[in-house]
Amino acid sequence: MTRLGAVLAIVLAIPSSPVVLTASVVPAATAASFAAVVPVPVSAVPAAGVTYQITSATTVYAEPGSATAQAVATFLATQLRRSTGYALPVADAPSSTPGDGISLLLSGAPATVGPEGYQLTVAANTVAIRALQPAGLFRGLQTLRQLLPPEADATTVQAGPWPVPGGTIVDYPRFAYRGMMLDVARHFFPVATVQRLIDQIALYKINTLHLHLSDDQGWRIAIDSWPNLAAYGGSTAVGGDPGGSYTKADYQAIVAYAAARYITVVPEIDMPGHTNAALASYAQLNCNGVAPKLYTGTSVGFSSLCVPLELTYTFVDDVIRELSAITPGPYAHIGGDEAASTPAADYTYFMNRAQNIVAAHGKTAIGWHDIVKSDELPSTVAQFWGTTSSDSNVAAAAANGTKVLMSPANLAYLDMKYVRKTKLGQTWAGLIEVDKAYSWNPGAYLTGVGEASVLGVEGPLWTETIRTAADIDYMAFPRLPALAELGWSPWSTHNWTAFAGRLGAQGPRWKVMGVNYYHSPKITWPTGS
Ligand code: TNX
Repeated sequence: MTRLGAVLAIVLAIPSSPVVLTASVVPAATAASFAAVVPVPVSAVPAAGVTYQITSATTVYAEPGSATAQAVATFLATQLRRSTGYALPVADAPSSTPGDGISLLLSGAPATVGPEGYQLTVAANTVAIRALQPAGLFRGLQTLRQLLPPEADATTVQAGPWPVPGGTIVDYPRFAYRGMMLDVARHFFPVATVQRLIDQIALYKINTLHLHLSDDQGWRIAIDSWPNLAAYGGSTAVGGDPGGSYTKADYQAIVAYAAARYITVVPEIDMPGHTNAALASYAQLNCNGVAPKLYTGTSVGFSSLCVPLELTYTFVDDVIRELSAITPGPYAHIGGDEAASTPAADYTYFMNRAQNIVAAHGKTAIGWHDIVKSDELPSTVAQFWGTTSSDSNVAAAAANGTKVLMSPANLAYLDMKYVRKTKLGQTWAGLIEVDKAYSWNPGAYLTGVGEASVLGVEGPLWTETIRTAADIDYMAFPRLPALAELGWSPWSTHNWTAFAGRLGAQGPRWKVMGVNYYHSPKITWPTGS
């Protein structure tokens, strides 16, 4: 259907609606295109001349009898009600054949889409997202969002119209784990800031949010059996900025908000190094029985839990037990990086015990790749954060079956400056412009760590220099979408020029969403975005 035809169709369908009549004379919101979706889908075939229009008569249908499909449908309707002003009722789909409207169905998707994939078909009268699992419906919805004009992501009513380009997409991820890490220890971020970030990353099919909950400068999660950790250890942040910590209810609110967007939270308690805040909170955790002062600087490698002390393991067990009880996801991250103050033999002994404590509480351990120096449990995931493309210890672990999460600091770190003059961030792993962030193959980057050994990718945002939600935006966008595409899209689609075009198309949407992104000169951003 042409745009004029579509507008006429709306007017004919609901002649009494003044809002729609107005829409027909207001300059159209820019239609998005199949060529603008990030991450690029596995397969996208546009149907020339076909457009679906969301109108005041549109219904959002969900798989009958599926509360989860209904919840995903409500998620879509809630957002679109805000921006379109339409009623957009949610109803059970009348049959497995979609009627007029947008249908979210748990039938009819090809088996190849797996647990997170989907098939999206856009015809003149219907949009159908079909998936095997609700997670696939949610991911498909993010593609649908990107096919709508950017104004669809506004929080206030916009003029429309609301065209969706016609065609068929079949799409599923390359890697199971596509994450971002937020360091809430160096600076503390309130629940609302974390939830805002969750909304932003969901749009790029990120499925994991790793929270770095403890470090030398602050302890950010309430632990009932060790209340001083949050009460005292959480009172500081880098540079004397305000501290803070999450109550268990706060943390659960973040977890639930993420879960509603099919994002798993991975909590990290970094140990045995990066523990000054804990050591300052409890004198008895220190080998000499003396609590150090709270710390607000940015050095690393000076603190260590007391490995020979049995109370250390009571502490670790209590913390992991309480945290695991409020974490529905499969993982607990136990850090293990930069333990420069822990003797090598102690490090191995400690990390072995810590991994077993994690297992005893029903979780799978993730550690920074330094953990491969200990005797790993076969299930433990090593998060690679090095700056070179070969690491013999990590390669040996991979050969033994260890899965590796790829976060090479010189490519995936979201706290590195883009260019020398970037005000925020650090430079120790180099400068990372968006083309560099896109320039590597996670499944073939690290010598001896092939595709089958790679669990996925994660972009860590350390926050020594990051203090506000706007700062988070600036460092994550546009690099996080680049990483998201490396994690989701088949390597055969990898093409900087094409990606740069797709990425530029996100600018107007970020503008509407209020994302304070870095206007990289490597990208042609549409005027006004
Ligand atoms: C290294 S990367 C760290 C963090 C810092 C970061 C700053 C890693 C596992 N440890 O403690 O925040 O550099 O870029």
